Amino acid sequence: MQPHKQQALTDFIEYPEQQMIQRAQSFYADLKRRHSIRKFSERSIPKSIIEDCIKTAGTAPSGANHQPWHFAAIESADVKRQVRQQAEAHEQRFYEGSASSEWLNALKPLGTDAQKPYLELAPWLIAVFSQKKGGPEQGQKQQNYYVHESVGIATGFLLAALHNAGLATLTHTPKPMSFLSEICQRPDDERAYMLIITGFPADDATIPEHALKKKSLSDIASFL
Ligand code: IYR
Repeated sequence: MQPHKQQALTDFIEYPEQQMIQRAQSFYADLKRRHSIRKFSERSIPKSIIEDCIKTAGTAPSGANHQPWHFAAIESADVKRQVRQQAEAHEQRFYEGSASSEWLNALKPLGTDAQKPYLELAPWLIAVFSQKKGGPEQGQKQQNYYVHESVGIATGFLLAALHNAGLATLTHTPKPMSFLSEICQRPDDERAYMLIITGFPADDATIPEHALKKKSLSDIASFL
């Protein structure tokens, strides 16, 4: 058996109860201000901000701590153009036939369509990839575990980090998404998981009212 070395927990912070209540409320109020928007400004964003947000995502818990994710941060106008061109071609097929009418009806209140100019206009696209094979060290090819769960948590951390840094975000899941692997030159044992668009909102950015209707606490939680 390998020894499982342990270290003292030195960076946990215990807050006084009043402060805990206040922090829980203010974090809720802050995350509640994160909205998916579909009109982005072309204003640039320093790479170091994106790097730090990806580092935050990389702190997420994962199956056996294998960290089964890769984040391809795209700033190049040429690469963004390729992403837009391919995504729009797929979305065209989706909106014009491949999607079920139930799905298209569910999307109606969002007002989405096949046009995705933000894929070229936003300063950064972050393509998230999941890795079936890997390990705790870079370059390993062991089995990974709970890959979807792990990458989902890391993506959530990334969205929260980008929002915290003062950036707007949009999650985008073109269907199929495999073209991202080619454009980002990712290996065969990785799967495109999600595309995150980030930057400043355009001056005329809007939020669909539909997206503001959140279920109540009693809808989403039970206390036993
Ligand atoms: N990927 C398409 C369709 C789409 C699907 C869902 I589910 C959404 O919540 C929003 C859009 C698009 O981006 O238009």
